[in-house]
Amino acid sequence: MSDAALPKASSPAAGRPRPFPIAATIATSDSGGGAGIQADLKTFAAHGVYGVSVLVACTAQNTVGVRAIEPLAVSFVRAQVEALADDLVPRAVKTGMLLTAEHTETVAECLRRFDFGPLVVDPVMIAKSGDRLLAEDAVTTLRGALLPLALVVTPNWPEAAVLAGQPVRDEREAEAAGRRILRFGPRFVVVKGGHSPGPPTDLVVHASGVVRVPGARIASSATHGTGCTFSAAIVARLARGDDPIEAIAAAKLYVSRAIAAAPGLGRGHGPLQHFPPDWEVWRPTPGAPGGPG
Ligand code: PXL
Repeated sequence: MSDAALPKASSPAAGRPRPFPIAATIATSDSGGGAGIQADLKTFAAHGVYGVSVLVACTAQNTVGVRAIEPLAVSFVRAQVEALADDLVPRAVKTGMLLTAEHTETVAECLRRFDFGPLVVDPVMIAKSGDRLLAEDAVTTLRGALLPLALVVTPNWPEAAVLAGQPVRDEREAEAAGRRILRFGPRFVVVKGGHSPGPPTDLVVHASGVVRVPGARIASSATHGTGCTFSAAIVARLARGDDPIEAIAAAKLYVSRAIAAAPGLGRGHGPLQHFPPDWEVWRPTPGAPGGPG
């Protein structure tokens, strides 16, 4: 690199320790706006983080169910990643609904090729409406190719059971499944407690122990996109420089508030309110890491 390419002391880039945080989502479009890419981008915006996206597929759906799914060509998935790598490199990234083994492998290959920062894998398998969002044979690829790259993976009880290959019927089994999933490579396994008959405590399983993140159960049918929103909030906070446990605990609180303020739309599992009342959008402080110089 010649000297001319280096920022000069007086250039606008000088003294700016890190650029404005960018977070990326690699996932699927939900025409109903409640889950997938749409939930992720709203969550990033609510956290004051600039969101970029790589679409893997599009769904035709509403709050009642998924009517059609159209995968994008894997070459086009790769082209979107390359475009970002060339100009808008994220500081943290998540994956959501990846649909097929081929798409999952392509995404893993892209994330091995480019450094998009810490990876949060939301192992999306089945929608609240019961529709299948990941092919059965893609589970092996997700486990073998994507989990080794992940900092955090966020399964609910049924997803943890599939990933671990053992039943999850209570909190003890949830923790055991979390420990098994840890062996596939992620540093933190968040086994979400939403399916527990008791309080919805999340278990954060990591190499040196388990952190329990308690939560209050909110009686609501507005639960479409909660998993997407949770993992996106973790990514937004990682992009802002939070440590993983802090990011996970804060993301859980955010989701609770977004459910409590849900706008009551649709006849099925309704969407969340990604900007709940009194929610303060984070703004980078001038001069601080991540803020404008
Ligand atoms: O919540 C999982 C999920 C992820 N991505 C898309 C979805 C859903 C659930 O419906 O539609 C696109």
